[in-house]
Amino acid sequence: MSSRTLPYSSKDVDYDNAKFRYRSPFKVVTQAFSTNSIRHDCGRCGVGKFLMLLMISGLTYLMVIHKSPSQLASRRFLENTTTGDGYHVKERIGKIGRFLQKPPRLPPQFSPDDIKNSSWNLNPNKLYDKSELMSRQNQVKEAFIHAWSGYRRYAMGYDELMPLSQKGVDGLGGLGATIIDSLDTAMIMGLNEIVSEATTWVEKNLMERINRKGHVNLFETTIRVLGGLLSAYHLGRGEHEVKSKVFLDAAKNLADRLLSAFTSSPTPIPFSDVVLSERSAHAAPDGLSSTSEVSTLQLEFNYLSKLYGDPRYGLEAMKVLEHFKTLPKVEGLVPIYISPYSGQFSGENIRLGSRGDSYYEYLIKVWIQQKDSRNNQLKYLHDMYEEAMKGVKHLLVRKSTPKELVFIGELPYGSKGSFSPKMDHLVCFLPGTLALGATKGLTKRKAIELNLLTDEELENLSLAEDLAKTCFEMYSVTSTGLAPEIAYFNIEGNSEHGLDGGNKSSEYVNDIIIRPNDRHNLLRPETVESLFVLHRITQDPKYREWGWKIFQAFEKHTKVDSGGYSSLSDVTRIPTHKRDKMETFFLGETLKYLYLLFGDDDILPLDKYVFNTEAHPFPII
Ligand code: DMJ
Repeated sequence: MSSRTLPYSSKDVDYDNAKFRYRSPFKVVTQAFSTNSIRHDCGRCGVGKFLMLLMISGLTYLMVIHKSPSQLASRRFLENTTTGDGYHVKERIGKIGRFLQKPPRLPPQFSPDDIKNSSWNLNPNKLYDKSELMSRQNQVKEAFIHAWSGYRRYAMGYDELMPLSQKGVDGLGGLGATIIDSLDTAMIMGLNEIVSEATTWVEKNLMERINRKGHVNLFETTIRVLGGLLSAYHLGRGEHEVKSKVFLDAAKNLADRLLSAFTSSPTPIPFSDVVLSERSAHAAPDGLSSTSEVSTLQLEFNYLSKLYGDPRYGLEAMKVLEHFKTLPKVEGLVPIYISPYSGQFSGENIRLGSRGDSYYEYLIKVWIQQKDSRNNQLKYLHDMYEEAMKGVKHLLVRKSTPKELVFIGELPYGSKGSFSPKMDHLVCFLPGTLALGATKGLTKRKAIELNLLTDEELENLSLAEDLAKTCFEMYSVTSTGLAPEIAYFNIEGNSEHGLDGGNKSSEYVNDIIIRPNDRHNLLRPETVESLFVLHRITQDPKYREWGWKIFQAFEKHTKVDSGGYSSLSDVTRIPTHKRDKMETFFLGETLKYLYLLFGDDDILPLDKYVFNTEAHPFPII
């Protein structure tokens, strides 16, 4: 089955981006005057009406001599991109002030030549042979088949495959997590046999597992299993209506049990651990929940509420974000632990890596998910996201030496403590999120043509591109071409020598430091996720090239002949030592994003779908 025939292309979701469209005051008034009713009435105007008309004309003139900030920003952005300027738009504010006093320039803001000549106007299809793209997509599909066949042969029904030991392991509570995390990827790739194997397993086993199994982590189970079931239900609908009902039923049963994490907590912050069979929940041994975990449940619970017409799931999950709104923050940034007993943050450690990451991702994605509430009930999420991104730019963004890679560091002791130039690979979700937050899934070209981008969004988009480069260089600086779990960056007054990634020909060999304990690679998706989103939004073919290099490195160094792929112990050494684990997200996320990167833009378009943090797409409501 070709993926184009699946029922999840743009046509089955009605989306109207008129909300973002800027109409100049001039246009508003001229359009108002061109309506039939006014023309008709004016035929019979008296003196009063004539005076009224004069007044409106005067007002119109006053309005058109002002320009919207987004129009100004768009014009300036075009200049920035063509001159290769950075994202520090604010430095040019003096110029803007002068520009504002100049006579008005009426739409269109960009001449066709402007648009044609600007550096972002690259048509990837002109640069690529279609057959080359299809061949790349097929190779990613083959990789997925190889991963699945290892899992199926040695670990079917277990959470994860140990490809070297050729057995399965239940590291996620025993719900067959690889099967469910993989389902929608197999659907997107049009792999019918795998879809049917996985569906049969779900039909026969999942309900019983959910009813009987013990401990699961609320977050992991929500993003991988609940999320996987919901998107499989959505994508499987239409052609397989009856069969896909099994996904929705299982999702509901699971969510009913997961709800105990919310309802048994004394505050809106849920407990992190759930005992499915007992429908009970409790805190982690240290009594704390991770900030990212409790704030990365809402897309899934909201979508289930929508599908079932039962608001309970969404309401419970949204209480968490409403509670976060009331908590004190550091320029929008939050510590990585929170207590479900007090509802307050614990400690001061601020980072966008582990335990912090997807808090920022869901602020904007939950806002994007519910189109009708963006300007009212959910506006606070956009405000929190904007404030947080300003905080990131002010407190966490730095440049390395000597080659000036832009990276995101950490504040382990809060804003008054010292800055740490440490960046987890997990932070590489941020370029994609920043780009999505800026254009709301439209292409950069379209967003600029429609004058939709504010100064802040232009800065964020530019930062996204800089960070994506850094994430890619974290791969290319190592001997294997694969990124370590954690990198440090050389900065003025804080350099470490002799800890490079092993690729001496990399331009950035002195900028990126890889400490011995951080050299493993878990087949993580964040960089290819951002490359996919940035490619969709900027249409710049370099993101496909980078993604292809990363894919080839996975193929070369992590593939296990007998089936499956394995995480690595040290990305700086060849031959590699394999760790004997294939994470579910390699099939659920990494290979899915790579496949989509080489595919057509109208498959799961970003202005109609929002991907949960585990790459499961849900339609924008
Ligand atoms: C995934 O489970 C999700 O992407 C999560 O948000 C972060 N960690 C892994 C992948 O690295």
